[in-house]
Amino acid sequence: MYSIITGNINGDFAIDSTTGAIRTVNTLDFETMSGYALTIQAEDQGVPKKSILVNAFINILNVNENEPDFTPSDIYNAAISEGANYGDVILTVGATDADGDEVSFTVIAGDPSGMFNIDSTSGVIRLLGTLDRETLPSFTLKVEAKDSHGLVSQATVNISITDENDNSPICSPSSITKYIEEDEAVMASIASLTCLDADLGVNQELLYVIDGGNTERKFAINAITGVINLVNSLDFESTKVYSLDVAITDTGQGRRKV
Ligand SMILES: [Ca+2]
Ligand SMILES: [Ca+2]
Ligand SMILES: [Ca+2]
Ligand SMILES: [Ca+2]
Repeated sequence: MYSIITGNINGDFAIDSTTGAIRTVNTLDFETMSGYALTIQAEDQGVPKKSILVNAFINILNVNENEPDFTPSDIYNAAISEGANYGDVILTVGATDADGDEVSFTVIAGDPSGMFNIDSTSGVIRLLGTLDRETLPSFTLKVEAKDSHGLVSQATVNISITDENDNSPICSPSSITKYIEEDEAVMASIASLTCLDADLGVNQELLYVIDGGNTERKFAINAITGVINLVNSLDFESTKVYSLDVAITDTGQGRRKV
């Protein structure tokens, strides 16, 4: 009669009491239990019974080797202001490894100018350079997770750069000279300013205001389009030249003006 006396953790094994054959009764998992030390008793049926104890060592082979698995998914999205500072944290990637292996992270593509640093252990991605949304509005990094057996997996990290109001409007040309007849019709369009702002949204939208030289209120400017109209009739004999100053401001924070 054979029986397992000790070491049968979780009851993972059974022994045939007649033949002594040991078989598994549960699914084994290297990650949970990498080996067993069983003590087997063999007992005869004589009177009195005599028995002997035998040790059986069972090593479990790790056949279920897993690559790291990014959590919660292998696509990460983050946004950071173009005004962010050196060393600012952008996001943290993470990975689990079913084998319990240590995982290390590296950026393998998408960062040719070395703008980002990833901490190989923690997965924290930091800014290492100066961003400019007007030059490069987004980055797509490929991050690799590697376990201690060399198995790898990859994640995509999309970083979009959000706008700061760091550009002033630019007008080209910056001054316009117009010759108009003194009998020009009131409400006629006289001149149009063409100004642009490299930022986005309210940081880009412009407001035009005449802030000098508009004596006798002869002219008006459309605040949105920058078109200047004559609004009162002219008289060559009284005034020959008007020199209008136009202020152009964007509507973003800290309004930038020319
Ligand atoms: Ca692994
Ligand atoms: Ca910029
Ligand atoms: Ca900007
Ligand atoms: Ca602007």
